[in-house]
Amino acid sequence: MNRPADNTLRIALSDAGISRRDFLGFCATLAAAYALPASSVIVIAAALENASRTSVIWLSFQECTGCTESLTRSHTPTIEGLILEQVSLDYHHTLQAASGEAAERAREESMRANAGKYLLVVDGSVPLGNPGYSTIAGVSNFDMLMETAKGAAAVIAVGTCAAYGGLPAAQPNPTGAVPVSQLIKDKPVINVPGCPPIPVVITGVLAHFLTFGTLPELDGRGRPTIFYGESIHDRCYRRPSYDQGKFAESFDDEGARKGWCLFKLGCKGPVTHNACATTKWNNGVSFPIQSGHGCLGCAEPDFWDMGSFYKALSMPATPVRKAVAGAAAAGVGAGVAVAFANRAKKAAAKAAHETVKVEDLTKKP
Ligand code: FSX
Repeated sequence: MNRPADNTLRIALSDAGISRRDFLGFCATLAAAYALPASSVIVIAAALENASRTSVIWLSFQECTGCTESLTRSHTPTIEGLILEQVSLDYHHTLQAASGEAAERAREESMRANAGKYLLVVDGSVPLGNPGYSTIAGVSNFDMLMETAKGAAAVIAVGTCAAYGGLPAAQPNPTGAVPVSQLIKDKPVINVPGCPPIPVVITGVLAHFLTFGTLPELDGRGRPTIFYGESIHDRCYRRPSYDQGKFAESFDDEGARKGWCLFKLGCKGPVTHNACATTKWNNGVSFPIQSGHGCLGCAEPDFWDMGSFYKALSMPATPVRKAVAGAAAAGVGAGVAVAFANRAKKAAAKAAHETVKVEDLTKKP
């Protein structure tokens, strides 16, 4: 899992057959996300290549392993994977070779040797309903989180489960699942939601720490604004057809074939903040909307309880004209019927539809 200390990322990239051009492309993506000028690409590249190793302890609680899969999804080396290797990943439930008592000793040793300096990454939610619902080495998720967080410099909650509760917390939340931020109050908690999160977003947060020695700026929901500052809708390539009132009405109609807006088919892009429309997936190949399916809203709190992935956020009585769409995007508009009720208030989850103001749904945290 760990490379020798004298083995730099520069050598690892070369060994993995990743070209300088591809690596600089990755750094350019980060520079754009960090809103830095093009001239900073070389600075980021140099900093990453020579970054000192940061100790990372990664705990997995109630989750599906999709977050780790996302990061290590490829069987060929990726820049994201190599960035992960650039840190000293001292303990990771899924990736570590050690098991049993040796694995637990590695966690304790890392906590002791790097006290106050290590990053704690958590994926999955924490069950409070009964500590015995989820245990590792006989230790409840709650106890392991609190014990490991004590000496961490910061905690990164990776995935919607860790950030907001996610699927385990979906109603009726049988395990009493809670997100990390509900339990850790005495140090920074950075939420990196998405079910799963985009690999480059996970590594982008780590790379920010390796490059600048700091964590990125966060929004009101604890997410890095560099990746979650805009909605999918803001940057969607189908946005012009939304503005023109051109909607696919079914997945196989003429509008769908022409690539029109998927809003009426349940796309949650207007209320979902993530970088899918810009960084895309699979090394920038595509993202769900580009594949003809609406956004599910997986990076938002309570997305499992929205009622239906295929229920439209609103059904305008008349085609959305540019001025109206512009007003909606700006957060100024009349009330609309929505199925994303939990976004506005939890208590409305049982109702499939509720009238709320557009600004409640589109405002940025
Ligand atoms: Fe949750 Fe992640 Fe979804 Fe799965 O670790 S965010 S269910 S992709 O695996 O926690």
